[in-house]
Amino acid sequence: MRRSLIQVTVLAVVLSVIITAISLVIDWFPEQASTSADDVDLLYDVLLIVSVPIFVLVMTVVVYSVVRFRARPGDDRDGDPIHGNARLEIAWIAIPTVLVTALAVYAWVVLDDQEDPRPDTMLVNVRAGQFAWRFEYPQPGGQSVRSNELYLPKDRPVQFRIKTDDVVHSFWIPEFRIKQDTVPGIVTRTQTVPSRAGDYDVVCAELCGLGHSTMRQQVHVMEGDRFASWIGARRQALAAAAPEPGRQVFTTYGCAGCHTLEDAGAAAATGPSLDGLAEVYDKRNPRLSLEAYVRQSIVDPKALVVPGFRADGMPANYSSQLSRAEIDTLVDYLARASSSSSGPGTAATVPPPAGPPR
Ligand SMILES: [Cu+2]
Repeated sequence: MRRSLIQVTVLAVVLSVIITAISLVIDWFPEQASTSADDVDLLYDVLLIVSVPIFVLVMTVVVYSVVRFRARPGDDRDGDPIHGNARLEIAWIAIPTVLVTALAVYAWVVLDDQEDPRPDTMLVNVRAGQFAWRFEYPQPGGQSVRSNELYLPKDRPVQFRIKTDDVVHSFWIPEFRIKQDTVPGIVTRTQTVPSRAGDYDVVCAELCGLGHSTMRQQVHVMEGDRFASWIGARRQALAAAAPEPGRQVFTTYGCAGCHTLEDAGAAAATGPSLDGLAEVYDKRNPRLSLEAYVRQSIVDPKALVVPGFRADGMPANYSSQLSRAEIDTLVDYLARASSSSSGPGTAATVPPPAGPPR
C-alpha cells in the first residue's frame, strides 16, 4: 500500500510539473493591444498553475488505480469495506474552498482595476443587432458620428456603453482582452486603453442566431492625430448633411413610438413596420400607389388596417394635427425611407401608381 502511495505521488508530481510547464509555454492568446492585456494574461497563467496540477493529480490517481488494482481473470473477490475518514473529508472540503475563494478574490481585484474610472475617457456607444455592430461617437449638441467599423486613438482610455436591439450578444476584442455581454433592456459597460496601433477583430462571442459567425467587424487603432482627422471629417459630414424634414415630422409627432423605421432609428412594434413597406403595400391594397397608400394610412387609418394590428391602434386625428404641408413632407419621406431601408434595388421595383392620386 505504502509503495503504491509513493509511486502514484512521484508520478503525479513529475507529470504535474511537465504538463503545467507545457501549458505555460503554449501561446494561448493573440498579441496584446491594450493595457488590460498584461493583467488578464497573468490571471490566466495563475489559473493554469493552480488548476492544471489538480487535474493531473486526479487523472493520475484514476489511471494508476485502474491499471494497478484491476481484477485479474478469475478474481471475483470484493475489496475491503471502506469507512469514513474525517480528516480526509475536512481536507478535501477545506482546500478547494480556500483555493476557489482566493482565485475569486484575485479575479475580482483584476476586474475592479480594469473598471477604475480614468481621466480623459472617450465614450463610444456600441449597438449590437443580429448580425452586426454599429458604433456611435456622441458629439456636443446631441448628434453622433456613426460608423460600421470601430476607430480608436492609441493610448487614450475608451469606455464602451453597449446596447442590443434584439438578443444577447457579447462584445469581444481578443487583442484587448475585453469581453462584455449585451443584455436586452440594459446598458452594459467595459473599458480599456488601446496601446498598439493596428487592425483587430471585433467579434460576437455569444451564439445569437443563424448569422452569429458573420458578426465580425474591425477595430482600427490609430495614432491620436490620425484619429482626430478621421473624426473631424466625420463631424464635418454630419454638420453638412441637410436635415431630412420628413424625418423631423416623423419624430416630432411620435410615429417612432409605435413603428419601426430604420432610417429614423425607430424600432417599436405596436404598429406595422414601415421598413420594406414598398414591397408589401400593394398586396394589402392593389388599388393605391405607395404614396396614396401611405397618405390614406395617416389621414384615415381605420380604412386600411393591417391584419394582425388593432383597428384603433393608430390615432385617427393626424389629419387635423398635422398641416397639409407636413403631411405631404411625411408621405414623401415615408415612401422613400420605407423602400430604401429594405435593401438596394427595391425602389426600382415599386410599380407605377395604379390608383387615383389625391
Ligand atoms: Cu451576436
